[in-house]
Amino acid sequence: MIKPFEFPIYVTRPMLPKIDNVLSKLSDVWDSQWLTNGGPQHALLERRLCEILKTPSVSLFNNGTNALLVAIQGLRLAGEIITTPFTFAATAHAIAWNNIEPVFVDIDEETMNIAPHKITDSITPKTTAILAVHVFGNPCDVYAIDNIGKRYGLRVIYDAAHAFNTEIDGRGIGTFGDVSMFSFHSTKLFHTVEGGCLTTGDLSLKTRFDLLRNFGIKNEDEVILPGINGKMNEVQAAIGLVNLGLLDEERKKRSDIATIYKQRLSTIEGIKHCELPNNVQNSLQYFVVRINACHFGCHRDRLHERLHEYNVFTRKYFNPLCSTYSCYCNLPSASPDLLPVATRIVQETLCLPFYGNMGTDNAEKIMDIIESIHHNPTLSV
Ligand code: T4K
Repeated sequence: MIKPFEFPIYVTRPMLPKIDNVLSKLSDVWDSQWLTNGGPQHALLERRLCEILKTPSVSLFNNGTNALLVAIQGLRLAGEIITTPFTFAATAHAIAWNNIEPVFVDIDEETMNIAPHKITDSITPKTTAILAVHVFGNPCDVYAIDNIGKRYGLRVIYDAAHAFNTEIDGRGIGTFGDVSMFSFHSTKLFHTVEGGCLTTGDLSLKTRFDLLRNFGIKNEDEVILPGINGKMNEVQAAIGLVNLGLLDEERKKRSDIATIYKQRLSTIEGIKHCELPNNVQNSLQYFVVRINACHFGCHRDRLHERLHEYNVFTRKYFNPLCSTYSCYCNLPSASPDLLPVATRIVQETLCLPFYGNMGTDNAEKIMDIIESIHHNPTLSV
């Protein structure tokens, strides 16, 4: 009989530097008396992130959602934007907040990202862009999507909220499309407590994004765009800079946990993880599994509940589908008949606890629990 954990094991825990290192960095901020509106920590973090993300430019924001709102606004989009229903609420909401209709397109069975071959059928004279999501950090078929964008004269935005450190053939994921958005929320691999950024290779776009995040203020005498307050402050940027120093160790620890999960899952029927192609560097943001209820012995929801009994708090990301929210379910593209793959997969996915400090012993114990649930799905602790 396996005993429940004595303390809760969450889906994630933020990377936390030693408090003394944070305080020492914050004392630089205090000394400067510069707290926000583009100070030295902000400038330094933008430069460091260009190197790490391998992108020509980075524009920091106070969160990923505001970054996405500004990306859509900055590209001057209108009408309809094609997107995936299998994502966090912020993706669809950023479209709707720009007074644009989200048009949902079904996802690919393997990557769980928007299916490129289904995009073209949904293009209408009103379509102005594709907003694709690298869900769980697994890259979309960026070559196909970028090609569709070029062929049909559509802008391409990637929601890379989960894809920090994802690379394809050594190329930073944020260099594809017109613009990419990364989230630096506390639940993300790299975080600034709350935060996010836009990356683009078009420096005139960067200028526009930077204006839009600061009320459209060009200088003391001119306001030239209807901007918002999307600025990252110096405290956030300073914490981000300290966190950058922990990134390699965090990735190593997550990679060790992923190895254990993968080894153990290979012997349990009806539960599988996502394999990435060899040319892709994994973001190590989430560890998602898919449950085949018939072969595993119970539905994903039952496994989720049973794990609670052991103090293990998995998450059913991204259930429910955005297309089923009351604000979107009446859209023509939201019909479940048009989204059969997403409608099925959203019932199968479960994100397992995945963060460096949980340690490999706890990963083994979680697998012991999953194995025992597989053998006896109806029993309770
Ligand atoms: N696009 C996509 C595809 C996204 O996934 C997101 C955000 C965005 C856009 C928007 O980016 P941001 O504007 O957020 O930068 C969380 C995050 O709040 C959200 O950032 C993230 N996606 C989403 C997938 O996950 P919840 O509601 O699931 O978080 P919550 O509070 O339930 O936290 C999950 C677990 O993490 C907790 O059970 C315990 C642990 N936790 C959480 C926090 C906040 C901690 O240990 N410490 C903490 O401080 O949304």
